[in-house]
Amino acid sequence: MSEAEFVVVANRLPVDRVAGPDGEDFWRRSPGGLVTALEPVMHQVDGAWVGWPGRPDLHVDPFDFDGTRLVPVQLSAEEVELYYEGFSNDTIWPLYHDVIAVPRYRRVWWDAYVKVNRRFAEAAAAATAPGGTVWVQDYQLQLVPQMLRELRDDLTIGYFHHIPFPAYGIYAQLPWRKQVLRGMLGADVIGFQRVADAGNFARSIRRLFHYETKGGRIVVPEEDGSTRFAVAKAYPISIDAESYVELARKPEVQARAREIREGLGNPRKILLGVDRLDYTKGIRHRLKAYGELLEDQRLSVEDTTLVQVASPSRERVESYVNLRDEIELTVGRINGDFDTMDHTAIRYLHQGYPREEMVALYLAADVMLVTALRDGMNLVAKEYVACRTDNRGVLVLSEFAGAADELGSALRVNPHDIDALKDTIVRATEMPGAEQGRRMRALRKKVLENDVERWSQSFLAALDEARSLRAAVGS
Ligand code: GDG
Repeated sequence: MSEAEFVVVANRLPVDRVAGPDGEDFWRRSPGGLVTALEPVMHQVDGAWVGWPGRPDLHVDPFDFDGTRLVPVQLSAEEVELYYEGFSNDTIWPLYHDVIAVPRYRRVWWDAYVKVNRRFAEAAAAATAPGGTVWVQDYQLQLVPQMLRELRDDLTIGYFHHIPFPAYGIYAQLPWRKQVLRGMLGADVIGFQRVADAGNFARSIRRLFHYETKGGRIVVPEEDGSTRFAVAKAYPISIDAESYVELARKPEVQARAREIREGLGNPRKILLGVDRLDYTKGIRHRLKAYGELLEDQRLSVEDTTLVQVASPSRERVESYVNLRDEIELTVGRINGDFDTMDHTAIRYLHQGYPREEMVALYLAADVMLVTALRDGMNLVAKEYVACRTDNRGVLVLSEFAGAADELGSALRVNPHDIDALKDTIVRATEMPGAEQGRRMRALRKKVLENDVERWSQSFLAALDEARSLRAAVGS
């Protein structure tokens, strides 16, 4: 197998195996933002991507797709259950989102996590050329940086953490807290969404290892008595803003937005929520506030409709099954109480949509509701802003989403404070056009300037710096 100079390691490969019309399966590029972000980098250098192909027990040899070498890591059905659904999504995910749901600590899940992380590290070690660079993505693979360093000390290693990193008082619950930190510390550059996440990480390092940390630099003692530096800093992720602008400018997408409004009975205001169906996204708080506003008659169904897209997610994890039941019960109750023959309170859609349809929805929405209880960044907020080329629309944004650090001109809200959330929703529906314009222009400037290309470039620049430093120290 040929070796690549630049290797991305992520839980998933950037392609999906889909069934063709003739019964033959084929690979299709998955629509994720990370794929778009890294595409130019992958094409500039000789790049490879290591990841799971998305189906249990599927054995596939490395293959080329769209000019990138893809290296599949095989997982059994049991490993998917223990490593992915169990440790990643039922231990780490709830713990790192401030225990909104109760994390479950199971030793068999941890064992599978270690085993699978090792498999990813071995695949990356085999795929990377001498002196190459590896960029590991996200919480499913926290142990890979250190495992990889042990296999290949000639590599420059980066790790980006897409979700929050919790305060020490919460992190300390994790029975394997030291092993996980050691795993991440194997990287030369450890990237987080917010400055606060990087701070929490550094604090945990100090508390558990007493290493010196200063200005985002951590001094890591090695077994042979030498020391090395690891950088832990915020690199807030973004979207490919220009591609959203282009879609938003398409006449057919704009026509579709008008059609959506008409289909809803041309209400004065359309409110929109777009989330994976996840307990971190604050969908229940949003529904509670909206239901009470109808109850209080501060809003009416003749005037307002809430469109809630809740795309299916992690449907085999129990807390997600319960969440879906709860949300659907609430939506049913609110609609039952307030719908008329001609108007609906909530148009609830438990489906995934093509990107064009999402953009049409963003254009149709007067108010975008992002009420996450905890969120690494929240790309939906940035997508809404990018699409509003008309400088209209209001973004209501939870202060607990990473995006709140950059998007100061949104209407920021604490979603736990239902009264404040209600007042903010009313304020958003009543905001004069001039204020909408002023705020939206400021938001758009941020999102268009700090796009995903800038994100990947700044992270890769930090990795380059780390490489030079290593060379200087090593020589
Ligand atoms: C994690 C972190 C961080 C959703 N439904 C549909 C659809 N989507 C797209 C959205 C957006 C993406 O999925 C969701 O991204 P978010 O950032 O909102 O949230 P997570 O999935 O939780 O992502 C998060 C992110 O990683 C990146 O680092 O921001 O904090 O939790 O792009 O548009 N897209 C389409 N149809 C749908 O029905 N096409």
